[in-house]
Parts: sequence; C-alpha cells; structure tokens
Amino acid sequence: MKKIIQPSDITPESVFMMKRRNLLRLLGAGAAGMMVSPGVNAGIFSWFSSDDKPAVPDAILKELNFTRPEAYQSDLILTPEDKVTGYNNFYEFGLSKSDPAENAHTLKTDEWTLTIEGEVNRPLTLNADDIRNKFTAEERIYRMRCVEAWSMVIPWVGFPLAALLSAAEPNSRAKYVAFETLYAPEQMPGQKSRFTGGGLQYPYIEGLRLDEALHPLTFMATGVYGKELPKQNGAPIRLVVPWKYGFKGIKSIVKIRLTESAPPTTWNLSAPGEYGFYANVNPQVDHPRWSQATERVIGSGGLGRTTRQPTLLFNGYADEVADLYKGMDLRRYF
Ligand SMILES: Nc1nc2c(c(=O)[nH]1)N[C@H]1C(S)=C(S)[C@@H](COP(=O)(O)O)O[C@H]1N2
Ligand SMILES: [Mo]
Repeated sequence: MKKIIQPSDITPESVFMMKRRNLLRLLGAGAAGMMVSPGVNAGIFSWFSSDDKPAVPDAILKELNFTRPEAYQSDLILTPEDKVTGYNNFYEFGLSKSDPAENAHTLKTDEWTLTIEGEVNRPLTLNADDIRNKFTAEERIYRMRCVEAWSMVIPWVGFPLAALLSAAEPNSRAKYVAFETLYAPEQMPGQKSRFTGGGLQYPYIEGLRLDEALHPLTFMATGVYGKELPKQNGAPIRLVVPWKYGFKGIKSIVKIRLTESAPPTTWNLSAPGEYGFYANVNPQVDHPRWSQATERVIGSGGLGRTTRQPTLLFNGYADEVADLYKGMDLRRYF
C-alpha cells in the first residue's frame, strides 16, 4: 500500500466537515476546550481551534468596473459570497474546503506573468496590469457544478477566453489549449507536501479543445462578486467553463499553450477511470463512486441543511453547447 493520499481516498466534502464541526460537537465542549488550551493549540490539534474561519484577516479586495450584459444575468439565486469565497477547492492550499481561504494569503499575486504560446502567430506575455485592464470586463452569473456533487451560482467578473486567444492568433495547427497553474512550492504548501496537496502532480494542468475554448461561454475570471478575485478563488486569473465539472476551472494561471494534440490534465493523470478530459456535467453518467444525478446546493436550506436539486445535462447550458459534442458517445468521452 502506498502511503501517499490517493485520489480514491479523497472523501466527499461532508466527511471533511464532519472532522471540523461535528467531531468537535461529538467530543463535547469539555474535551474540545482542553485541546485548544494554550500550548496545546498546535500541530494535529490546530484544526480543533477554528470554526472554519480564516485565521488571517480577510484581504482588502478592489472594487472592479464592469458591464452587465443582459444575456449573462440570471434569476438564479446567488450562492452567498461567504460560501463562494470560503468553501473552495484549491489543493495547493490543502484538502479541506476551508483550507484555501485560510492558507492562500501566502500566494503572491501583485507581480504576475501569464504567457500565451505554442501554436500561435503572436505569442503574448501579460503582466498583472494587462490581466486587469487589457480586456473589457463584464459580469456573468454562471452555475458551477463540482464533480463532488455540490453546486453554486456565482457572479464572476472577467472576459471571454476567446478575446485572449484571438489576440494571440492561433495558427492552423492549433487544436487544443493547455493551461497551467503557478508552480511555487514556497507559496503553495500543497505543492511541497504530498500529504497537504492530496498526492496530485503539480503544477495543476488542464485543457480544452480549441472549439470549447473559443465558445462564447468560456470565461477568464479576474473577479467575483464585483471585486477582484480572492486568492482562494484563483487570483489573479482563472478559467470558468460553466458546462463542465468545476475541476476544469483551473486557478491562478501562468501559462496558456495552444497545441496540436490533447494535453494531459491533472485529475485525469491522477485517476483516469474517474476523471476524463471532457468532464461535461452529465446526470446520466455517474462517477464510479457516486451518482451525478443530483447535487447539493451550497448555501441553501439553512440550519446546516442543504437542498438537493436535479443535475442538468451540460449543467443547464445544453442549448448553447450540445452541438460541440454532436455524434460523440458522452459515456465514452466522459
Ligand atoms: N490550481 C487548481 N485549480 C483548481 C483546483 C485546484 O485544486 N487547483 N480545484 C478545482 C475544483 S475541483 C473546483 S470545484 C474549482 C473550485 O473553484 P472555487 O473554489 O472558486 O469555487 O476549482 C478548480 N480549480
Ligand atoms: Mo471540484
């Protein structure tokens, strides 16, 4: 048996929450109180001390200017901001949903370089200012469905990936787009430790077919809830592909490379039988270990309960994207 954490060990979010909240309750206030007493509040006991609150003060996030195109507004109930920015997956900062908000402050985003390279006529290098100001920002309210069977509705701010790619002029050999997250183990504890980082290979990498990447829904987010993106959500720039499972939405991107052949992707490398290249949301194609037919709506219900709702084909965006997959067996290309 390997000692590192395997993807098959990654438990549903409920188990992580069990650790933090219910375990504390089960232990009773007395036992828990002892554990958080001064001098004991360290090491393996440190997770008893927080109630899923970030240990550092919230970062001050700049308000953004953006338009609100009618086509991308929505009647859907938005997930509360504190859930969007406090319940995250960003394994570079740990595996618990509260870890990114707690730990991502070590990520340095003031200086940033994003390159667009490979099969393009005009390779581009963008700095932090370019990322913020070169493209016209708009707000888009998108559903977001994690492969772990939970969902949110998020008001992103950013611009279509197509705007960025067309500036680089993909050449005729370009068929795919490969994305890469920053690799900086000194800033990202999960890249340093197989234990903290869930045994994934880093840097985190993702990919899309070029036609998926150029689809008008495919979005580069530089903000959320009207402000610049918090680090835990993938500052300064992350991908959002609303009809695909959330893991396609790679965070804190430093490189975009146009390629002739399909690029490898982090979760597919880690568990090829569980996470495909396409990762289109599909209630009829179950994950090998759980159903994808329904989803928990994060932030709904109250009193610690969450509402469950049916999952929609292509996460509700079938009218817009089904044509991309005409004639494809969605079970085979999952
Ligand atoms: N670099 C990187 N990007 C990532 C992840 C990650 O662990 N590392 N997690 C993915 C997963 S599984 C999901 S569901 C979304 C979560 O985005 P959010 O925390 O902003 O809601 O980010 C995706 N992007
Ligand atoms: Mo996810």
